[in-house]
Amino acid sequence: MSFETIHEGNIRAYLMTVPGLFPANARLQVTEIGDGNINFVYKVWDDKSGQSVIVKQAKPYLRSSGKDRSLTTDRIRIESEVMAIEGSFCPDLVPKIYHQDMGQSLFVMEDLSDHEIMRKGLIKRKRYPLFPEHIGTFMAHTLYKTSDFTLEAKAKKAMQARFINPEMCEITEKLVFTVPYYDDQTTRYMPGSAQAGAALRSNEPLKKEVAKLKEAFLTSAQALIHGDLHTGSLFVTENSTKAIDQEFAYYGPMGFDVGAVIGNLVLNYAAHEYHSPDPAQREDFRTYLLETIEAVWQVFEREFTRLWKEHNQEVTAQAEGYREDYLARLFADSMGFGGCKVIRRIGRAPVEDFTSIADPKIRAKAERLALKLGEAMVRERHDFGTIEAVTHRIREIQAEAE
Ligand code: SR1
Ligand code: MG
Repeated sequence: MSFETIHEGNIRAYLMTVPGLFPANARLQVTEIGDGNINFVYKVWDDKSGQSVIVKQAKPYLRSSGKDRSLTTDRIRIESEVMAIEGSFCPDLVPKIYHQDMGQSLFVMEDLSDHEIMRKGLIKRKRYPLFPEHIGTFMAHTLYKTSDFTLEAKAKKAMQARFINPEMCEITEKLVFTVPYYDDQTTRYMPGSAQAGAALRSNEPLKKEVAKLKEAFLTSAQALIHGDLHTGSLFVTENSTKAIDQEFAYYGPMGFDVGAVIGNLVLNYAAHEYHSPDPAQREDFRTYLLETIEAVWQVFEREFTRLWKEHNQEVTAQAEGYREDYLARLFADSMGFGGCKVIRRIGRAPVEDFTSIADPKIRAKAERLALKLGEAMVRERHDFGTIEAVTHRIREIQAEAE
């Protein structure tokens, strides 16, 4: 069976042609569930057996911008292949893939309806005690095992070629590293944070540090990174974490993934200015977020170190002090990229933590705090040395902002 494009109307007939997916007498129902910027996502379930799947499809354009903004459908190949690679290292930490059809630019995966997008949960002050263990392990394994420390040099370069992903990288290059500092997007800030947003464009010390981080994003090919590991790309329950949305994956700097996780926890920290109106409750949840940030780094560092000690294939990596030096640089990169991720979500492409703030004055206050935290993470990344110094500094900046 072949369709020019799969859509809500013909998706059931298409899925019935996929061997082993649904029983022959299935009564399939379909609904579009995607609310992201990039792709179309459908949930399809069988009324009779109760079985369900998720279908993700890339159209040759960006969902949020419509047909005028063309975008390669190769992103769906990259997403499904990277999800499968990550699944080979961490089977419990990504959805299972049931079917891939690159002719139709789609793949079919496990339905995670019992999970919730982490960003939405954090807005409601939900806590995920196993999250640091899960995400720290996920990042250590996926980054270490696709790096030169694991792969033979030619095999690694073949992987780089397979996941070169220029169009998706270009979105990140512009939105994360360029737009906040060079485009006049003052109108996209709240009136109360527009001045702080506009000030980014004349903040030369910050721009210099962001330029160095962009250089690393453009040139460093340390590992196959997820490339968009924010809390909207994480499906969670109290006991489970699943990384989704790998369409931005490419060979890039490891710290970009670690920074995405930490930066998005920082964004949530700032947004609780509104989401936790009771000061004691706010303080309590912010403490939880800072403890989570610390634990994410600690688990990542522990697992990465263990993998290095047990599995390193690169002879030069045995040089005395090199591992400690590598991890110190990775730590500074992570804080720097994390800061960039915080700043980029204020103004253009804001996240729900902020768009769901109904009071413009409180939103502006939270935005100003986020911009300060982001700047400190970028500019002070080489001074912190420890994750506890980062969380201490976050506290300090928040207290000064009161
Ligand atoms: C136009 S796409 C905007 C953002 O959404 C995705 O989640 C990525 O973070 C991208 O930068
Ligand atoms: Mg996404």
